[in-house]
Amino acid sequence: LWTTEELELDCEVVMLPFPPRYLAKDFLLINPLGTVPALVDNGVVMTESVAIAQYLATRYGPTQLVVAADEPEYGDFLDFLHHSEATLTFPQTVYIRFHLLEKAKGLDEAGQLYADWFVARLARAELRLGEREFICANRFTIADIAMAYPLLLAQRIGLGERLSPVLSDYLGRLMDREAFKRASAREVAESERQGVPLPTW
Ligand SMILES: N[C@@H](CCC(=O)N[C@@H](CS)C(=O)NCC(=O)O)C(=O)O
Repeated sequence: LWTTEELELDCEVVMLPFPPRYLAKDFLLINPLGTVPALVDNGVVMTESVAIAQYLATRYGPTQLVVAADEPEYGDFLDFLHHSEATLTFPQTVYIRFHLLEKAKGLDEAGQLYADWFVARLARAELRLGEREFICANRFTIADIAMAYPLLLAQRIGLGERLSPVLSDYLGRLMDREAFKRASAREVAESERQGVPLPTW
């Protein structure tokens, strides 16, 4: 949604009760995993958030939101696009499950260990953002959108205090963007209009 706002693209937003797997079974016909987000665009169905951002920016570009293959930091761009979901969000989802959702199952300690794992994996971004405004290419790109997500999620699930000042300031700079504010406002407005509450975490 943030990427669509950066690109000023129109899209329809359908909010789903969480988790859709149980509460919106029709959605399984679009995404058999039941996970959100999902993008449907002219018969194309995508279920990976970072790939969706890359698809929108490349298909509906050209835009400076992507780094081209002939730019010096193309490799960094791809690396951080994937780093966000594959390395940072992954341990957080285990923490959410064991610590926040299924505490009663006695796996809380494992959940806490995955929180530590997440914090340890922030080292690479920390080092890089100590001396840069954006994660790569000296400009705002969808790699920053991708990297903002695990940091924002950390704040929402009670791990915000474990983010260093470098990373909190970076997230603050990104959240200050008008497109981010528009996307957040749209999420809230659509949730109210469609009568679908946002998850509390
Ligand atoms: N790698 C996927 C993860 C998608 C995902 O797991 N989404 C979570 C919410 S952030 C979900 O829909 N969970 C519901 C479920 O597991 O039933 C992405 O980046 O979009």
